[in-house]
Amino acid sequence: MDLQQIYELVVVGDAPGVEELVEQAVGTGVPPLEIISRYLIPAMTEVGARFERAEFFVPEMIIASGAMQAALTVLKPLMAEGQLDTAGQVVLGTVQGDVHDLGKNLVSVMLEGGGFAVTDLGADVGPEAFVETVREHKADIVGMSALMTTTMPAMERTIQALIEAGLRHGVKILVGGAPLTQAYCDQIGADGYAPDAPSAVRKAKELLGIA
Ligand code: B1M
Repeated sequence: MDLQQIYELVVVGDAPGVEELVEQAVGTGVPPLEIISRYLIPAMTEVGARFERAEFFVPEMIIASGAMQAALTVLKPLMAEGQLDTAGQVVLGTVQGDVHDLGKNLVSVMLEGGGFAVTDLGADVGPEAFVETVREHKADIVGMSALMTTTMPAMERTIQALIEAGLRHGVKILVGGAPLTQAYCDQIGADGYAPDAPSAVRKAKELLGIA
């Protein structure tokens, strides 16, 4: 089969087609990680580039996102297979005001694949929701994603809320998302920054001393 078709169909937003091809690919033994890194992420990068060139608009981005999500729905159970959720408890979400959740979903899938128990709060998650869930799940790590320069400050507000709730000392804070940098991570007092989903798993383990 031509795996490049997965890339092509995500770009044009053919969710049923992507789902079928991804099922076929995993059926023939293609590793989920290879599908994600070689076809899905590059496809969304291309969608972003077309948006920037004004060749794509928000509706095209939405249908492409749906196709990417369809692929992740097939891959997620395979990534978590055989894992015992022993690495640690992670509370994960895209920060307040930001609905971009594809990268965060990838991070979630890969953390589970790396043995973490993930409570995924979804997108547009306010500081209070992070705080309540950290308290409830006795989280080891809070993972925050932001895709827009305008929503990055919500990370700092969330850290402040954790400090005010007396929970900051008990959790490590991991941040990521396209506009993030190590310098921003340091500036807001987070513990770790990861530029992509595989490195998020490595960084999470490093933060807990299990690397
Ligand atoms: Co939006 N959008 N979008 N968008 N969108 C961007 C982010 C943008 C850069 C496009 C552009 O203008 N060039 C721009 C932001 C500009 C800025 O910074 N201010 C933008 C804009 C402006 C908007 C709207 C305002 C558009 C509008 O309505 N006029 C609006 C905002 C809505 C809101 O949030 N309030 C909007 C809406 C949308 C859609 C809903 C249509 C859709 C999102 C669908 C969804 O997520 N369910 C969408 C999309 C798809 C994009 C682009 C094209 C692609 C994002 C994506 O999914 N990438 C994006 C342009 C781009 O990035 N080139 C764009 C693929 C994904 C796998 O990568 O998310 O980077 P990424 O995740 C990576 C790493 O960053 C990292 O690992 C992931 C995998 O390796 N990572 C972490 C992410 N989180 C991490 C957390 C970690 C560690 C690593 O630790 C916890």
